[in-house]
Amino acid sequence: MNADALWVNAKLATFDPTVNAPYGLRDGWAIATRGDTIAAILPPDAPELHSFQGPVTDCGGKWITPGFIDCHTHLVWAGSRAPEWELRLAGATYAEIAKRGGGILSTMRALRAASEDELVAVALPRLRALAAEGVTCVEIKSGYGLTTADEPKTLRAAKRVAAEVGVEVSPTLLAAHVVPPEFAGRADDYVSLVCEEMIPAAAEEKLAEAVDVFCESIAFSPAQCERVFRSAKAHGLAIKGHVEQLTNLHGAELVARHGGWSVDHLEYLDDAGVAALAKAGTVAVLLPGAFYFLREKQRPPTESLRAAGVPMAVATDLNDGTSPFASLRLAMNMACVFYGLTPEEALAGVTRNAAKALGRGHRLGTLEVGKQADFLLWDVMHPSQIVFQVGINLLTGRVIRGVQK
Ligand code: DI6
Ligand code: FE
Repeated sequence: MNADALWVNAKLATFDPTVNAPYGLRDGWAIATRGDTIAAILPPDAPELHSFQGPVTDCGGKWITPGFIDCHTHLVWAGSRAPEWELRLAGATYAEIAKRGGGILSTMRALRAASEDELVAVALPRLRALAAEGVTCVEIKSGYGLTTADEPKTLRAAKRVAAEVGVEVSPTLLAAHVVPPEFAGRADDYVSLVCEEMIPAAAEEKLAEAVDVFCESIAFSPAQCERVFRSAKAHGLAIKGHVEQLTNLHGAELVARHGGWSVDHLEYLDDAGVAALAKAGTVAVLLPGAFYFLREKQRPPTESLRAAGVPMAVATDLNDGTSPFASLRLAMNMACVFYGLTPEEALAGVTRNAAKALGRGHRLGTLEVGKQADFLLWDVMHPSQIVFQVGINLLTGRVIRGVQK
């Protein structure tokens, strides 16, 4: 067998859709790696296991899952919105605070004042916390700079933070997050700046893989978002959208029509939106941390999404305004308790479906021969325990690109 290393005697939660068992379980099987790739997945009685000469890790019957992917974060921010939370607890709403120039704009002011080095320093502990729970790939958005200098600054900081922590990153340009004060009353002019300068520059410098928008009554209209998508596609970038979070502007249908990677939030998604996602194969990204923290009442139509076969992912939405929780396990727990996902769906939502949401379904997200050897060793009796409990470290090992960390 042509392999470098072997992990034997494990319960493999493969999430391989062709394995017909809950969690894609291969009970007692082994993983062989070659370089950064899964070279073989072998049953306990495979003769290759006895003749192998290289390093062997005995997993003692414990569980292995694919590496976790947090496919929606805004983890590069500056300042603190804790005082704003105090106002919200006293009765102000998120939209009211945004209208008064707080919210995203208060983070914008702090981020513009910070240097790239300062951003790296404040973001590092956030990504380290995610990685400590098993995140091996993370999406990080800009969206608090909103200028031709501060958006690239954010994306450069995002790449540096990921490199420092040793986590793969999918950087996303979210310049169309909110209309900056310089463009008050001139949203279309700001959209022109995004389309004509920020997107071309991000593509040219390879600072982003995808372009995101906030399609919402307090942010950008569907027509403005569509202009952003056309520019993104013209520059070879993928698209995605924050849609149907606070109201229904039919943003999901728009993203689906443009072949987007994902639509995110979805509390106000309707049946036409679900059908459009199913047809396009766009991933529905659920962000229950924001639903919880904003005390939203309307939850996304997860039953309809499930029935229509739309792949559902789960992410932290880690940001200082609506979801300040650096825990993908907490997000999974909330997806089960608030949104009715099963623990198996929640785990598929941070592995197989999260990989799809980042255009990496061919390379990450399941334990399958030929995929990247990113996997996690867990001290649990059953994988539901990973979702069930929060705050106790259950991770005993991490393998990233074939190397045990
Ligand atoms: N929706 C959200 O929940 C985040 N962005 C968005 O478009 C919130 C960002 C923030 O409040 O800082
Ligand atoms: Fe978000």
